Amino acid sequence: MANSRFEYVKKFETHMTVLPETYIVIRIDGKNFHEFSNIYKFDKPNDIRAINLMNACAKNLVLKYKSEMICAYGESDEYSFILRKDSQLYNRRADKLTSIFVSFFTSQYVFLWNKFFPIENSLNLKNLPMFDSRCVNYPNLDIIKDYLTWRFVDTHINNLYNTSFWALVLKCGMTTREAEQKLNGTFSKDKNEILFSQCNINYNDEPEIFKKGSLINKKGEIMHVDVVNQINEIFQGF
Ligand code: DGT
Ligand code: MG
Ligand code: MG
Ligand code: MG
Ligand code: MG
Repeated sequence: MANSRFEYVKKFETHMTVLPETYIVIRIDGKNFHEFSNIYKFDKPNDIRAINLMNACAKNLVLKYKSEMICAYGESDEYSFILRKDSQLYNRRADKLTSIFVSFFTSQYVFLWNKFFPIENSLNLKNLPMFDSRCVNYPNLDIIKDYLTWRFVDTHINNLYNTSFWALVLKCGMTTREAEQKLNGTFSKDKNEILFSQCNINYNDEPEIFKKGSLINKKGEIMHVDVVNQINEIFQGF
């Protein structure tokens, strides 16, 4: 097909490249996982099988691009992958980075599903998982640290809310509406107190993987730690 008179159409293609010498964050997020998690009967508020599956997919992605990768952080249906600022992966083309990362992740998710979920929960053609993907460029390490802290704080806030909400419903027999009203306007310490006094749950005793999310270093080691405390160690040399 070389040199046909139609080849000029290629000139219409534009390629967004991310700025040089800046950190690249690619974040993928499950499409409509509110519904997806209901269809496949995920445990509420946290399904350890689903979290382990997300982690397995992310780990494989980190290992595939380990020379480019600083770390990855995940919670719920999302994962952020942080690449070195000098990475030349796909010539730093944003469309290549977002599309290859999200398609790699999605095919892993489908392929590994049966390793984590029983046969009764097999994926069906009408309800296959989809993920979106975005690529964001951050100019310095301070902002990258704030980015990770933002996701980490989000994990904490969501998990404390969801743990309290589902404890009130599943353990204390409240309706979802009653639980919502009970938690309306409460601060973290109030939710801790409600969990303890009404549901006999000490939030501190909840599994670290739910409270902290999952951090993967460039070697592919998965940790459930206070990301904010771990940041300096992870970013040493980057
Ligand atoms: P989106 O991202 O705009 O397409 O919409 P969603 O529905 O994916 O919303 P998002 O990403 O803000 O929130 C993630 C949803 O996934 C949330 O409704 C809870 C659900 N989800 C994630 N992990 C679990 C889990 O382990 N157990 C259960 N029951 N639900 C989960
Ligand atoms: Mg969303
Ligand atoms: Mg989602
Ligand atoms: Mg999400
Ligand atoms: Mg090609």
